[in-house]
Amino acid sequence: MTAEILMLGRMLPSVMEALDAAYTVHRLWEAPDRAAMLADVGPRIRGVATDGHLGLPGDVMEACPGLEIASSYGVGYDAIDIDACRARGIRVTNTPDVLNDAVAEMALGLMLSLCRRIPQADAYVRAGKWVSEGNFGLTGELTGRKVGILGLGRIGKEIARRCQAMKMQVVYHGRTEQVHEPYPFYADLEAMARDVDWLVVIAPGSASTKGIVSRAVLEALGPDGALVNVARGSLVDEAALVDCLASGKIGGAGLDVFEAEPKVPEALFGMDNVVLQPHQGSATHKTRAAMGDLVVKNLAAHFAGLPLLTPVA
Ligand code: A2R
Repeated sequence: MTAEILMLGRMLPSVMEALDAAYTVHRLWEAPDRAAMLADVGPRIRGVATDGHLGLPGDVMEACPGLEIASSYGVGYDAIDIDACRARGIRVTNTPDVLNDAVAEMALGLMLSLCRRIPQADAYVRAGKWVSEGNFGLTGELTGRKVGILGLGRIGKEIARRCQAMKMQVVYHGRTEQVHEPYPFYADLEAMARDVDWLVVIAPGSASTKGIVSRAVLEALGPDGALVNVARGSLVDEAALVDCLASGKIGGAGLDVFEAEPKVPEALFGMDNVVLQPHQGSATHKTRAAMGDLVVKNLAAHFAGLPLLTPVA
């Protein structure tokens, strides 16, 4: 019998087609009455297709006592209560590795945009100011600068390689030293922030990383330092960040993620020393297709009784 699965939000057409072909798919976001749909189909649901933002909400878990697997689109699974899933025997998969390059590109893109003032210079040309006012003016440069990576994991290592290509010095902070990596390790994040020009955040959202980039860390980064966050908004004390940017306590920020997406603190909109992105880190055609493929393949492996490709629980 075809397994019944619940899709929590719209997914790539290729993913929806593949899942429709293999399962009876119930589209929760299309339900006029969410609770009614959950009450109706919940008892028959064996799989959930979700993403890093939607996670696995409590009402879905409660309504689906026979749930066996949640296949999530995205590497971060902070929106899924992994302990609760383990307790209920629900397997969880994510989509690691296939997005490393895209997210690393975004980190470097934000760094280059911020330091070379590419958005402002683009606007300058479009406004005809190159003709009316002359040359744009001088900017900073990445070459020779020191970058501290918070989270030298799969993506962090790709960012490190790209920073080396920019002739930057790379150091990192994590909970444990990785002795086989060539970069100097800082056990203390604040000490690292004090020593670097750039702080790039790429550790997972979790209870242990919440607010880890605190006011003290930002102040240690200092007026000549800049923050880049391509991880999760929860890692940064956003109110302190806005305050430090406004008062010049840090030099600038390149932000792809925010605490309450898609809401972005409006105070940032008028600031010249920030570059903003609407969580686009992995949002390329190639990477999203590969992520979607993993969502489909993890579900297929589960229902075929095969080992999961990328399990987190
Ligand atoms: O702490 P370590 O040595 O296990 O290093 C991990 C680091 N990390 C932390 N660093 C400092 N304080 C913490 N409480 C903490 N927790 C974890 O983050 C590791 O080097 C890195 C995470 O690497 P991966 O697990 O390989 O994750 P990946 O694929 O690089 O993605 C990172 C995050 C995702 O969770 C999404 O939220 C975001 O990037 O797109």
